Amino acid sequence: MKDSGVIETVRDSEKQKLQPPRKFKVILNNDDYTPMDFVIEVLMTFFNMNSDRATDVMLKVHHDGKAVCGVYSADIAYTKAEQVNRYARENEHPLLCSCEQE
Ligand code: TYC
Repeated sequence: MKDSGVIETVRDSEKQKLQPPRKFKVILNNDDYTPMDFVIEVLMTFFNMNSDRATDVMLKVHHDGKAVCGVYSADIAYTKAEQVNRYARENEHPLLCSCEQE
């Protein structure tokens, strides 16, 4: 005989509890207008990179179209992307920061 729906629901919730927390990549996207120095400043300020690392990541975005700045839990990833986009808009740059589940 098949299990009842109630038991399945309990098993499903147990299974969910055992999953590791989902991780999200924070991604910086290229555009034609944001100054390179501004992108480097963003990477140093919001992602704690030194200037050499920030320059490498900025150039990767510039050449490849996008690059990962860091991997975080959902709340931290979306907060960082929001903070970067707000800072870019305050400075009148079109820089776009987004998140993708890993
Ligand atoms: N492509 C920009 C330029 O030539 C530089 C840039 C790099 C913009 C990375 C956005 O996420 C970015 N000024």
